[in-house]
Amino acid sequence: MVSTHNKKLRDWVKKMARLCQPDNICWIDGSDSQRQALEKEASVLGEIIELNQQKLPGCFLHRTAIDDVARTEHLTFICTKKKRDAGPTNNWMSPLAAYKKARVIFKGAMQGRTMYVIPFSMGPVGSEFSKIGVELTDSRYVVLNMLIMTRVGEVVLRQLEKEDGFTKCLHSKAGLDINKRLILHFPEDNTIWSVGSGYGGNVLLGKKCLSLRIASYLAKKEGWLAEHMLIMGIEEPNGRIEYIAAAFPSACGKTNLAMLIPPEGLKIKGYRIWTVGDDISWMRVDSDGSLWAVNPETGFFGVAPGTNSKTNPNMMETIKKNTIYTNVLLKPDNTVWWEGTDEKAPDQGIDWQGRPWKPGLKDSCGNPILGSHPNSRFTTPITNCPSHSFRLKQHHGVPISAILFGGRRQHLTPLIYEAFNWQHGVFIGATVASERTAAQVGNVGEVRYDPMAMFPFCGYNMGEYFKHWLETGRRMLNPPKIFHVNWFRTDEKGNFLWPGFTENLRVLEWILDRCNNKVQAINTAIGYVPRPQDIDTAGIKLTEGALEKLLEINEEAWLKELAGIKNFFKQFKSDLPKELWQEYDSLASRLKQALKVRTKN
Ligand code: GTP
Ligand code: SPV
Ligand code: MN
Repeated sequence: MVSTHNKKLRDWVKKMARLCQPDNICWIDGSDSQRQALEKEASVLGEIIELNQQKLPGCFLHRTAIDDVARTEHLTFICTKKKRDAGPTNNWMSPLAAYKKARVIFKGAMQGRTMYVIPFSMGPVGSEFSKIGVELTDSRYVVLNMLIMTRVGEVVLRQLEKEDGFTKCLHSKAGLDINKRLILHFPEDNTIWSVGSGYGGNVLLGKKCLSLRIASYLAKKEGWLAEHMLIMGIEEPNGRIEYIAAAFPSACGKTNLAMLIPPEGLKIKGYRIWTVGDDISWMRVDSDGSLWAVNPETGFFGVAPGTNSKTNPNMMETIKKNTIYTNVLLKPDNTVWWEGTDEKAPDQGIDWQGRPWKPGLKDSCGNPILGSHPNSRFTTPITNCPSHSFRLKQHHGVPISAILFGGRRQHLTPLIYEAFNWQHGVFIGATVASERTAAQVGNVGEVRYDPMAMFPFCGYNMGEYFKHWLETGRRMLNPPKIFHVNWFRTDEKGNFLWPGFTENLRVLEWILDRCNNKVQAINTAIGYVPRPQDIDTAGIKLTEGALEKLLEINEEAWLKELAGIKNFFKQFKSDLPKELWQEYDSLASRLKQALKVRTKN
C-alpha cells in the first residue's frame, strides 16, 4: 500500500473520490507486479486482448469506441478567468462554468469501478526541468499507457514530499459518450479535467494536456519553452553529436524523423542518429547562452499505418515487445496488422471495430473498409528503440543547434529553407500551415494554420506565445538557427517529389553544414535555399528536374499565401507582436521585388 505525507494530495484524492464515487481507490506504485496484475484484470474484463506472447511478448491490443479514435479539438477548452488569456485560437470556457458542466458528468461516474491514483513525473525525477502530475482515472488502459509514457510510482511520491506543487489531473471514461465528452484545462489552477473519452491524446493527461497545454502556460511564466517537437542527435562523421528539435503538426513525420537510419548512399560517411524524443520538447536557455532540451516522456505513442521496415526500421524493432496497440487489425494468430506494414494483408482478421474483416471489403459507398484506423497507434517504451539516446536520463538535456518547422504542403513551400535570423524564424514558425491529418477529428486534407505545430496545444493566448518566442531569442547568446522543411511536395500527378523518410538525412546534412558555416546558400525572398548541388543525392533516383522543382519558389503563389497569413494574424488584434507584422511587410516587399526582377528577365 502506497502512502504519502503530502496532505494536499491526500485531501484532493478524497475530494475527487467523493465526487466520482468509485468502489475502491488504488495507488499505482510503478512495480512490475502491480502492472502485471492490472494487465491480467484488464484482459479478463476484455478491456485489452493479450497478443501472441511467443511472437509479441508483453504486447496487448485495445479497441476504443468507434467515435473516440482521435483528439476532439472542438471539445477541448482552455478555462481562464479572462477569455483574452486563452486567445482567439482556443476554445474558451470560464472556470466556473466549466467545473459546473463537468461536475454533472463526473458525479458518480466511477460507481462500480476502481479509481487509480497515478503519481507521475514528466522529465527525470528531481530534474529542474521536470514537473509532477497526479492522474486519477477509472481506466486500466490509461494506467498501463501512463506506465509506459511517464515515470510513475513511489519515487515520484517521495519527490513530491520535497516539492509542493503538482498538476491535478482527473479523468473518467464515464459513459464514453461523445455528447458528454470534455477536455478541460485550468492553467490558473494547475488542473486538468477530462471526461467521456478513452483516446490517448484526450486521456493520457501527462502528454498533450500537461506537457504542452499546461506546461506552455507555466513556461511563459517561468521563462522556458514547452513545444510539440522531436529531439534527435546526429552524430557526424567526425564523432561530434549535434542535436536538433523539430516541430511538425500531428501525423506529419516527427516520429519517423526522430529515429531514422542513414540511407545507403550516406552510410559511407558515418552518420549515426540518437533518438531523444518524438513528440514533446521542454527547452531552457542555460548559463552558456544556448538552448537545452529534454524529452519529458519515456515512451512513444506512435502512428501505426505506414510504419514498416523501409519507412521506420527502428520502430519496427521497438514495438516487438512490451507494446500496447490501439485500433489495429487482429490476425488469426493473435498478432497485429495495419495498412502499410511489411506483410500483405492477411486473408482474414478482426478489424479495429471488432468486426470480421478480409481484404477488398467495401462500404455502401464503395470505399474500402480499412483493417486498422488511420490514427491507430502503439504505445511503446523509448528504451526499446535501438537508437535511443544515452542522454535520456540526464537532468540537463541536450544542447540544440537547429530548430526545424515543417508542414504537410503539396505545393508552395520548398523542401528546405533557412530563416535569416531568429525573428524571421519566429515568423516562419508562426505561419506554418499544414494539411489536416487523421490525428484530429475533422476534414482530412484541409490546409490550416498551425503555428509552431502548437495550434491545438498552446495553453494561452498565441499572440503572447509569439512574444515569448521573440523574447527567448533575445536571451540567447547562441540561438539555434531556424529552418523550414516540407517532405510532402507533389508533382502534377500528386506523387511525392521527395522520397522522404531515411532520405531526409540529406536535408539534415545541409542544415548542419549551415550551422557550422560549411556551405553557401542562395538568398531568396523567403530565406536561404540550398544550391541544388549542395544536397547530396548519391544513391537516390530523383526524376529529372525534381530537385529544382523541390527548391523552387513561386513568388506569385507566395503573395497569395500572404493574404491568408494576414487574415490569420489579424485575429490576434493588438496581441500580435509588431515584429511579426514587420516580418510580414518585409517578406511582401522582397517577394514583389523578386517578381519584378523575374518578369523583367
Ligand atoms: P504525431 O504522433 O501525431 O504527433 O505524429 P508525427 O509527427 O510523429 O508523425 P509520424 O512520424 O508518425 O508520421 C505520420 C505519417 O506521415 C505516417 O503515415 C508516415 O508514413 C508519414 N511520413 C513520415 N515521414 C514522411 C516523409 O518523410 N515523407 C512522406 N511522404 N511521408 C512521411
Ligand atoms: C498528436 O496527435 O499530435 C499525437 C497523438 O501525438 S495524441 O497523443 O493523441 O495527441
Ligand atoms: Mn504529437
